Amino acid sequence: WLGMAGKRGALIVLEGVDRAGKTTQCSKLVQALQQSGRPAEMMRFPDRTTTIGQLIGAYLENKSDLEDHTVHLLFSANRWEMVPLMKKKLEQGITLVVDRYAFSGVAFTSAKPGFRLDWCMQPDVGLPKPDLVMFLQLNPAEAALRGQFGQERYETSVFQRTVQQRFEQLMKDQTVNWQVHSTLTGVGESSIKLDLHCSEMRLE
Ligand code: FDM
Ligand code: MG
Repeated sequence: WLGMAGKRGALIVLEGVDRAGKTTQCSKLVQALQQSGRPAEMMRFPDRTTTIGQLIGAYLENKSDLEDHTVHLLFSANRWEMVPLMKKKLEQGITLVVDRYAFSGVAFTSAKPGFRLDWCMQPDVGLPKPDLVMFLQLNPAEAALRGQFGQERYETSVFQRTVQQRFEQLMKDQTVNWQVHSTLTGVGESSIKLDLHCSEMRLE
């Protein structure tokens, strides 16, 4: 754990296309952190348990339709409503391992026709900035082994390919501490480098 100064917890985000294994890697990372004596908790976005999250859940399950800008803003609001809790936990020294964050927000909405990257980024400006964003790269052979997509909205190969391209654009941002990992090897604890200086998401 290089560069881990002070006692505030780290904000670690896992991103990637669907079926990349983010949820599994998040749990493994939380376990590894806890075993090394560092308090750690997992979070996920969207958090479908809140009032806003329930609207998002119904949309993703195709039980309701929402206008594209509207649902984008709801995804962002679903992050903002968790910010007080996130800050409290980070200040208490708890490291947060988060399954998806604003990068998914931008990658998925901007994969829809008529959405510009900068419009998509705007609502998340000011969110706590991750110390590290791990991108889980799903290789095509592995994707084939993982079988068909489920029934949720966005779970089609065509859409996911565009999402992957948007993520690749986002990974060019040098102000974000990106690390790419293969789904085959997973997230290695040893390679984590943290920079705890920046605190808010910016628009570049
Ligand atoms: N998703 C997720 C978005 O479209 N915007 C967002 O801001 C976030 C956080 O929601 F298809 C999409 C990505 C995915 C879907 O995610 C549900 P999970 O991880 O499968 O619950
Ligand atoms: Mg899913």
